[in-house]
Amino acid sequence: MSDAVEMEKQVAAQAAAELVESGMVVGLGTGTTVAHLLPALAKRRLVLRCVATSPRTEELAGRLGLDVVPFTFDHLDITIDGADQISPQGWLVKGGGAAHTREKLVAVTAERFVVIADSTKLVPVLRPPIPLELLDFGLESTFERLGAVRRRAVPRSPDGGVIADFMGEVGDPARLAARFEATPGVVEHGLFPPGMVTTIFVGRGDTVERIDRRAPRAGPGA
Ligand code: A5P
Repeated sequence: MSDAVEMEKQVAAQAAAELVESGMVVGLGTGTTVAHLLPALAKRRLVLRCVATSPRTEELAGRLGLDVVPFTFDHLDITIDGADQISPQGWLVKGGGAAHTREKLVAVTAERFVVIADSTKLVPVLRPPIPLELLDFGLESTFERLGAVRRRAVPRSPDGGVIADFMGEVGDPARLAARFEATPGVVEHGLFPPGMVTTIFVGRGDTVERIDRRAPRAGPGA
């Protein structure tokens, strides 16, 4: 990874870390951009409870002194995570690190879902691979019905799912997402719709572009 890309991840992560306030319950994503977020957050010495989307994030966050707790919440104040691709319409592709099932759950639970990315993640049109998590039971049948899917040579997810990638044409992401959701055996897919995202911070050199996509969801009791 070039120094320029690392710098963009760093500035995007820093901007997102500044949105976090003491007392919040924070969802932490997974990946190399989140790896910049965790120290930026730890450095602020806020009183937080954090939910991690992968054992890697849990381990790193714990080492930095962040309080990582089990995901027993029906509401998170904010979730911050990276993305593999961001389309002009705000669709995301996630799961390059195989954590997309947990990431989606933590994203939809949050009042604000904030995406942090370097500028290489902005793409004119979404393209394969689209990450999938599949049930092991009946795997050959699921492969057959999905077509154009290849198993990824990585360990299963922490929840026992098989990680694979859809390699066919994406076309309309809403249609493809609906197809995955209608396919028995698909635990989760890596297409995240625009309505899920509150804000995107994109690193541009040493500055940050902020793209606001939707208002924060109402909190509990609102
Ligand atoms: C993890 O499964 C992914 O969804 C990551 O959030 C995504 O791949 C972005 O990762 P990087 O920050 O490493 O590019």
